Amino acid sequence: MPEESDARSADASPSAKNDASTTSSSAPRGAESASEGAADVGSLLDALVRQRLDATATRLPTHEFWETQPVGQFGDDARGEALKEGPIDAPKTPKEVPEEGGALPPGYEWCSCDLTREKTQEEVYELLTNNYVEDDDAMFRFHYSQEFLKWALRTPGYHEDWHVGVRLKVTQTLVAFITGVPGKLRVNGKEIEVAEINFLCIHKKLRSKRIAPTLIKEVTRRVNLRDVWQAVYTAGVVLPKPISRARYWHRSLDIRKLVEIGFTRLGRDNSMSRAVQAYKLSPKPKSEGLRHMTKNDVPKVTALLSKYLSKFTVAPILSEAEVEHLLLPREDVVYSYVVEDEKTKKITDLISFYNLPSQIIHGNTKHKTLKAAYSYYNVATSVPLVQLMEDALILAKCNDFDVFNALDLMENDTFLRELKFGIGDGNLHYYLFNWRVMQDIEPSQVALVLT
Ligand code: MYA
Repeated sequence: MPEESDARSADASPSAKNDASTTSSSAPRGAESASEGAADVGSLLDALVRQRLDATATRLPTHEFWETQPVGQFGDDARGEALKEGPIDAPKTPKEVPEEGGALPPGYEWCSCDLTREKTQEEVYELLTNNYVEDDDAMFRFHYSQEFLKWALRTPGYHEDWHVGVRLKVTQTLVAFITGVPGKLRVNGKEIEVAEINFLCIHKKLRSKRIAPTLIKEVTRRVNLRDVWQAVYTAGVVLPKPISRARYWHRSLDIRKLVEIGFTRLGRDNSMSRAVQAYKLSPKPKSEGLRHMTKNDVPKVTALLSKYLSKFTVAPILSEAEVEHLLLPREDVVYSYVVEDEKTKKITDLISFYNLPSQIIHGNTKHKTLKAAYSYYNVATSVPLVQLMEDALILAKCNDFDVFNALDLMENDTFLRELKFGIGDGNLHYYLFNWRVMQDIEPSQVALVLT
């Protein structure tokens, strides 16, 4: 854990989607940089973590399952084969895909989770609330709300059969889960239909029994049956083989609470009153014409965002229906604001963030929840990005968030230090399934945020 600056911020968030049970990389615990030269510390830490991960990669850990899958492998470069960017497997058709799911341990069966049913929503919510991503010290666990899950999983054109569950036959208890939703990605100039895979979760009592590979093969089968052959996913763990590696940064909004719950620690030379002062924000946003996004804005926001996303090596291609679904404000789920030019009525800027709290599962504190806002898609054209993001912090604070998290994706690196974000110490790795890229992609060239 980094000791240098005036605090640490335990990235409770299991924010780096750290797989607590499997591997090395820590959940984002990071230096709270605030006022004390976080930038230098940040780059130093980055270099150290990268070095450590590179060392791990060269040791070529064995991955019994992942080595059999159509994904980039560590050591691909060294083999000197003539590898090409694009699909890894030879083309197939849905007719070649097995009609039945693979074998589960006796007593368990496959299901599709119908997330229009309240009972199923509750079952998924319960499974994730008690078993999903935690930080390495098991202090915090992601706490997705039911409204959030409906938002993230019932996207335009979603398929119920891509919401895969495993149930205990006798009681019908849901014990494992993995999801895909359809999407379109542009990678190095090529457009690919993908499944965005998320929410892989196995009940704590069923861990380390090789059920995860079975779940992954089952979601692959169901995705392939619909003639989709590529997928994108993120994870805290290092698997064969990331296309990019991003870091979480954290901006304290309620430093007092963050210290009380052990998310952040004040440095030896800092006092609470100084820290409170350092993180103070204006009570109101500065950008003129800033207001909530409405349904009427959808076409203009789609155009603004699509133009912005076209600059990056990896980015989603979003239809108006998707922008409406993903960005139109939803209470306690997603917050979106636009700047409208009063004269031209053009939408010039976009701010968005989503609400993903973590449960405080350990620690002596009266608090039960860490309320975290996660930066989503932001576009600045009429004001500098740093000003727009300062407004994002102010809006998050007004909405009672304790911390604002952002990955170093897109142009985020240009405002993180100036706005007093502290670096987390976990990585979020980006992966493509059945699609090879020839070179690692810098996080600043990645414009995809998976919730
Ligand atoms: S990331 C969030 C992952 N979830 C959590 O961290 C929640 C808490 N943890 C758990 O529920 C379990 O520990 C999980 C593993 C389920 C993670 N991604 O069954 P096992 C490999 C991929 O004995 P368990 C998210 O949701 C591991 O390296 N693989 O392990 C994105 C080993 O393989 P290998 C993972 O601990 C998910 C094998 O599983 C992950 O009981 C993207 C061990 O299996 C991980 N996060 O369960 C999924 N963690 O021996 C891939 C461990 O080879 C999608 N493993 O190293 C691929 C695309 C599919 C669609 C394709 C369509 C074309």
